[in-house]
Amino acid sequence: MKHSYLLLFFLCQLTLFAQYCTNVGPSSTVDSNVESVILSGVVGTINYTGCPGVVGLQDLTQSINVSLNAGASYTISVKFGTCNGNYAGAGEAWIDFDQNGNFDTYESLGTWTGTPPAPIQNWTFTVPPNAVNGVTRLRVMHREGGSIPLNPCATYQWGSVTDFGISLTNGLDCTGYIGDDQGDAIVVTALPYSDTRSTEICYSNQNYVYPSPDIYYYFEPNPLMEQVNVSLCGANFDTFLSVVDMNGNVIAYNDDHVECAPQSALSFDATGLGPVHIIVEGWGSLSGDYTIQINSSYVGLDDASPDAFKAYPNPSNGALHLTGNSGVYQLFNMSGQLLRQLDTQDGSAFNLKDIEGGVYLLKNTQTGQVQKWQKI
Ligand SMILES: [Ca+2]
Ligand SMILES: [Ca+2]
Ligand SMILES: [Ca+2]
Ligand SMILES: [Ca+2]
Repeated sequence: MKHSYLLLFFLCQLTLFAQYCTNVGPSSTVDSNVESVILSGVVGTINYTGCPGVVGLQDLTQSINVSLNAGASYTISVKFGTCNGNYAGAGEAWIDFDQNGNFDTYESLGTWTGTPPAPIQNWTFTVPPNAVNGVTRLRVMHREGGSIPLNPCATYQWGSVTDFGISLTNGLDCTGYIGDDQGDAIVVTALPYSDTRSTEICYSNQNYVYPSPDIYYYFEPNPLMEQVNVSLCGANFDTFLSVVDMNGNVIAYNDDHVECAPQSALSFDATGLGPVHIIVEGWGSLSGDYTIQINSSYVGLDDASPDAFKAYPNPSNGALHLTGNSGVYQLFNMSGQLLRQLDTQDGSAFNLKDIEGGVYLLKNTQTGQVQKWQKI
């Protein structure tokens, strides 16, 4: 789908990691404030007492005192009160069950409106069975003058925001789901490359372009590559594809490719280009299954030129004769790894019987010409 205004965001920077909003909460320490939070888990208990008030976020995530099981129900007890005067307001709490860095609407544990002194709120909630195992966050917010639903990222004058560390167990084990962000990008080892995956579970949004979950690939073009082609055609959702260098500069992007819209495909010139991230995500908040395919054309690949060097027999069982140009030849595999240097100064016949069967690239280092040669 096309929404060109989003490109304004996109063209700025792409390199921000998912982070919790922490520039939140009250500018004043007086008046409305959470007075107590109690949450007993499968292991441990949060037993928090508020007041005196804190400006901004009170971050208690470093000491994790409670562990919750996915699929099980718990009751959190919150007293929305005050450190001074009594004023009307609203309260809410969330747990980031899917660990995407956001307190999503479905992650709200309960809401309150009223004027202190008010009875303790007991909210019973069920941890979703597909909550992600590991350490996540509980946020409890009280906003004087606020109305529900509260914005978990808001700043205001009176109230409180406290974050607690929560350990989730018995849920979705996302170890092995690599590629969620730049730090653990999936390495593209050799071209042509193909990888089938789903953005639906265990992947979260790190990318400015769309709030959809995104998956990162790390790709280092080799010196033989010219144009690199990347395709998500055939995905079962509306995709968006980007190529970004290590400094966050956008090299290429595509929303809907003419041949497979609303899926994406693109090409970029790899000549002189360093490593890049290739980022797969959905349009808007969409997610789904895809196969990414990456291939490349090669510099100087020119079998037909009349002045080209000759490599024969081709295909060959290992014997190789190089004629037509003198000098040093280089033998690369199709991922651009240099395997041999062949110097015709010592004769034009070579024995490559020890190389495994497959297609290779031979490059004359003087002319830059490259030809395919097949070992059988
Ligand atoms: Ca979340
Ligand atoms: Ca991601
Ligand atoms: Ca995204
Ligand atoms: Ca699209």
